[in-house]
Amino acid sequence: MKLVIAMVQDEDSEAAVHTLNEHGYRVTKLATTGGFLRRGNTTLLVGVEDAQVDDVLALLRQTCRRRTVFTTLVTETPTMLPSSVVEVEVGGATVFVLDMERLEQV
Ligand code: 2BA
Repeated sequence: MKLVIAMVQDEDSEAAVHTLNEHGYRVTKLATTGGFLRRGNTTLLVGVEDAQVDDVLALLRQTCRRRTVFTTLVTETPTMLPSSVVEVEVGGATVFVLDMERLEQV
């Protein structure tokens, strides 16, 4: 079995969870924060059979879009220059697939 951990944008999370549920996958949704942008995002945990991993990835591809976000870079060192606004591409989803030794519901 595998544990699929997917970091998705908040805007995509409802569609991703809904679609995964519709296809019979159980999902846990965690409210998380990206370390770079320091913005809220969503982490989905999905426990699946090995053979289902590709289907889960395909459903995430369908529901999670790539977006451009503007953020302000604040430098650590004092500077006379104003903080610069940078453009960052986020998403669709960052996915880790881990071997899962056991899944038990007790
Ligand atoms: P954040 O860490 O807030 O990153 C948001 C986006 O900023 C990233 O989008 C990427 O395009 C950019 N970014 C991140 N770190 C950067 C850096 N050091 N320099 C320049 N640009 C950088 P995504 O790659 O789509 O990642 C979206 C979110 O997924 C991340 O939010 C983070 O929460 C998670 N994530 C991505 N890769 C990860 C990893 N290797 N380990 C853990 N979490 C990860």
